[in-house]
Amino acid sequence: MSWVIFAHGDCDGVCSASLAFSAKKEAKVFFTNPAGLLQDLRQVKDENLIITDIALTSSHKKEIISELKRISSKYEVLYFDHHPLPLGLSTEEIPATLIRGEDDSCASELVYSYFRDKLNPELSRVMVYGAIGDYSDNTKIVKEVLSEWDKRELYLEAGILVKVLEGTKKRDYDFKRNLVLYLSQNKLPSLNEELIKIAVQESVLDEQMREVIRVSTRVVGNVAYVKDIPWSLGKAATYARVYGKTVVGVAAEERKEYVDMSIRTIALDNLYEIVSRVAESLNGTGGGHKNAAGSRVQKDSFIQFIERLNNEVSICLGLKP
Ligand SMILES: [Mn+2]
Repeated sequence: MSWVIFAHGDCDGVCSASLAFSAKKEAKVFFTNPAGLLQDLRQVKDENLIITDIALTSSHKKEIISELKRISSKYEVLYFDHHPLPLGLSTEEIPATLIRGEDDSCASELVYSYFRDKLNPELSRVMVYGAIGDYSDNTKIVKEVLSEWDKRELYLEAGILVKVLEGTKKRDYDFKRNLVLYLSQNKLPSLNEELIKIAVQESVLDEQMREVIRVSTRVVGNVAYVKDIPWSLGKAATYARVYGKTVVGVAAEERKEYVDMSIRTIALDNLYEIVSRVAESLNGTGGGHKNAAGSRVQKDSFIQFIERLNNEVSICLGLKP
């Protein structure tokens, strides 16, 4: 029976997909995200399914669960994830084999642990790249694996991958599929001229874009934001926070009728809850981790999103909005 893999397009998503692909060689690989998961699940017909690194968000959770039920009634569904579940949803309600992270284990670590016996042992370093990409390289398993390598080499490879994936190729799914295949063949990012070229270009861009963020950042109370800056949303959100001198940074990008956002903080441990609440109050979607989140709202709601986010963050930290 054939397999299909749905993965997130960031470093952890690509590395976890590559490990899953190494265990299920003929699998087809697709990239998706929390907001697109439902649409993509509807396309799954007669196949087993692996989902990796895709958060379940509150909006459409009923429809997503019913799609998972439809597929898992006939086929295998393995769902690897380390994002907090939406409030009020328990693991028992999700009709799939759930492999969930504890203690900040990233998706790459979960997939690696699950398929370990089936994998070329050297692919352990692909797991480490994913973990570094998600700042999740401090777990017991990752530390164990790191001790079997010279970790300086692995950080170089991970750094190249992060640069490449945060670069201009964001929605180039064929490129990412090729990268999944390349990594599954136990080949190093540093030995691929195309990857090196993209990574270096991204470094040049990073240096320029930080200056653009410095002059474009707007501040609403305790939230700094930038919009439609042609750069990685995650990095833009981080530097908006830094240059706006706020506790939360947001980077937004208009896409058709929506605005997609990355949100970053170092001051909160429940950012995903706040973001998801604010997004839902505006009929959008949102979720993520304790200090990094993402959201999508209608483009007309963007400024309201920033204002409501500021209110919620300020209440949470006892600050003046
Ligand atoms: Mn992840």
